[in-house]
Amino acid sequence: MLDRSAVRRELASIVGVDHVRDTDSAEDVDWTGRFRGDSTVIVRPADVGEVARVVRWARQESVSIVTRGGNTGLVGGSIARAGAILLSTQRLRHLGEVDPLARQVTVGAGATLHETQEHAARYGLRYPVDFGARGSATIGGSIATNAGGVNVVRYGMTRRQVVGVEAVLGTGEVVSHLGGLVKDNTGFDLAGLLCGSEGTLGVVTAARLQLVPTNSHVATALVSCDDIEQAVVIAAAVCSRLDCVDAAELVTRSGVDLIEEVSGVPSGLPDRSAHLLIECSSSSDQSESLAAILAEFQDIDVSVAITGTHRARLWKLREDQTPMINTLGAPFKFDVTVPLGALADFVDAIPNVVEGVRPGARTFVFGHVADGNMHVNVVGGSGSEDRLTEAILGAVGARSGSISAEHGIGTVKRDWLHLARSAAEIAVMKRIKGAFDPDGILNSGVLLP
Ligand code: 2HG
Ligand code: ZN
Repeated sequence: MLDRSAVRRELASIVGVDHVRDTDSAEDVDWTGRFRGDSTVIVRPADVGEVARVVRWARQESVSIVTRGGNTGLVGGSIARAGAILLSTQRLRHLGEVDPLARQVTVGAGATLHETQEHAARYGLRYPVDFGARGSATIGGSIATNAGGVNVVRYGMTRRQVVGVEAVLGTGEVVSHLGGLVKDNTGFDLAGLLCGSEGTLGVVTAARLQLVPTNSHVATALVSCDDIEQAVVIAAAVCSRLDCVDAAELVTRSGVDLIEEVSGVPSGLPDRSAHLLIECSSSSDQSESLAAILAEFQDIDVSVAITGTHRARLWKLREDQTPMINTLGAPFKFDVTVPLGALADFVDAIPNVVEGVRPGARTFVFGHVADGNMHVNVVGGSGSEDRLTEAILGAVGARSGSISAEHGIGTVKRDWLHLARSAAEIAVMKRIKGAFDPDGILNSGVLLP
């Protein structure tokens, strides 16, 4: 086994001395502060050729690699353990020319979501995968986790926007399919397989992305009401009658109270149990159509954003949920989907479920109400993590939901994968892993039990 200085020396011969160093402790912890690793070095290759050489070297030396994008994942998937090396995609951030005919672009895995969105906007187009961590989360990481976000209701998960991928497999082989043909029915969809593989099959180095039109008119409304069921029904009604709904997001009273508590500033929102943020975009103004649908509902408060500042204020309420919860301490996070018919019952039940196994904890539930993906965050209290996980995932299972909607399995849900996937599915996933990464050097311990 090589010592750390030998590892550094050998990697430096591939990427140059300036791009390999010992990991510092801040890099060995995830964004929430909950998962800690003990990696040795961090290496930053400049291009796919260097990535391939690093992977081949690691395979030959039996060194594990964990790929690191923006480190904004929430399930411990980008933490390197047991002396693995961190392979950062930070230098793979080129932004290619946008093809205006196909409305596509090829970008490096290390480009952030925000950089990609801004780049598309310069060509009058939009990259529609979007979520609060856009400033740090990378294209490669969002592909590896098949990230969701706030626009899934309209544009689907990341996989839907990925037309092609370039990646280095665990064998050190490079697969590159960046031609951008939407219709290309020539066998297995390797890009689709790499989406959601959580770094276990290959290191994504670049991607061909589908862009969408930028709609000139955006209508945003905040609907406040007294029960979650009504918020679900209103979101569904708007989605059924308007074909331009980009987002429908739920924030509950406890989330608003937390923001007021942490910021010390009143939110100015009506004191109601549920707040539903709906955004539509189109080439013509849809605010009247949206208002007409909302007017059919009794006993709701509606606030329609008429300026960009107002819109940003409404979104801040939603996007502040994660950082505000983090100010209370490292949360336990559950990212689940339940069928829409069971969503209100689930949201109403979950605080008591938590109290039963972790007395004294604070529970926050918010999320993407149009697709049933709720984020349950639990902070403080006492009681075992396993019992908490069993109780929450049990409540999800009892309602025929999924244990991971968009954040993936990582290390934290790995032992619960059997709740979502059959033994045959897990077995075939392991065989696929074996084909891509025969020596198991990539993100070992992530996703697969
Ligand atoms: C979101 O929807 C993210 O804001 C993060 O998926 C959710 O912090 C969370 O639990
Ligand atoms: Zn989310």
